[in-house]
Amino acid sequence: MHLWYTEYQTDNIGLSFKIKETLFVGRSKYQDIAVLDTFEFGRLLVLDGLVMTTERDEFIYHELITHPALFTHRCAKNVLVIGGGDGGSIREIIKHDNIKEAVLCEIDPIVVEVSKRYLPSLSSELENPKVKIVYKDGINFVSNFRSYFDIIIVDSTDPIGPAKGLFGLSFYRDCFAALKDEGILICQSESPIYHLDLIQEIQTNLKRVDFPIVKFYYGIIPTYPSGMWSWAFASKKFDPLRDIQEEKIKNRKFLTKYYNLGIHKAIFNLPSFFKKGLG
Ligand code: AG3
Repeated sequence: MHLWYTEYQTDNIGLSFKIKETLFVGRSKYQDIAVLDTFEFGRLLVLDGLVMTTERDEFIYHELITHPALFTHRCAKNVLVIGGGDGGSIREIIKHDNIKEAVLCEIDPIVVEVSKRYLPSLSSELENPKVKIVYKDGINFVSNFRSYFDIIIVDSTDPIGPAKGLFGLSFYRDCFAALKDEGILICQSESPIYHLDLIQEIQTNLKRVDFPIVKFYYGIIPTYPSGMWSWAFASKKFDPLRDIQEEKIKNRKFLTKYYNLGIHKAIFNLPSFFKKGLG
């Protein structure tokens, strides 16, 4: 007998994994949480029935949500991650020596606990002394800061339930205020295949908040809906293509499995349907 888990990505399509072992199933104050070991993608973190990350393809998502901003900013010292309790984004940020403090603001302590226990390759840097974890709602948390962070990364789940506000105008306004004059905001922005209308709305909101540079970029994440994923890059000063630091990327002292100079340039050059969708 084989157990299978299916994420229904839309009403009409699902992605199914054959399960080796169910490692954890539980319910926190905020959501259903599961860790499943699969034959094809290793361990999966599942929140409310949705695949948040898998051991096999997480590197693509976590490298892309962090390095484009970190290699565009001249010298980021303070970074805030909202969501991302699995630790994958923090692990990538900590690779940059210029980082003095990485704050992880995750609403749900159980996600961090479960990740530390079952996803050690993602959560490996959560105990790093440069990392500070706060268990708060990111929407409230960010509103307490003025010109403090160099980069804010919104590593959220889909815009349903508690994460909905993380896609809204007033949250983006608070992020703008919490960023320094050279600050960059990165938001995961769902699938360009399925959610172009949402992406347009994100673009409109970020522009209304007065970020002079608002761009989108994309990557391939096999286990996310449609396999094609996107991020918003909203910046007060630096442009990810014009201000690209080629030498810094080429001479980086750490390993990346997906991100490199060619990828940095390529991902901001959008496919025609995506460009057209942005207007
Ligand atoms: N954050 C984006 C996950 C969205 C996936 N959506 C879905 N499967 N329907 C992932 C957090 C990883 N740090």
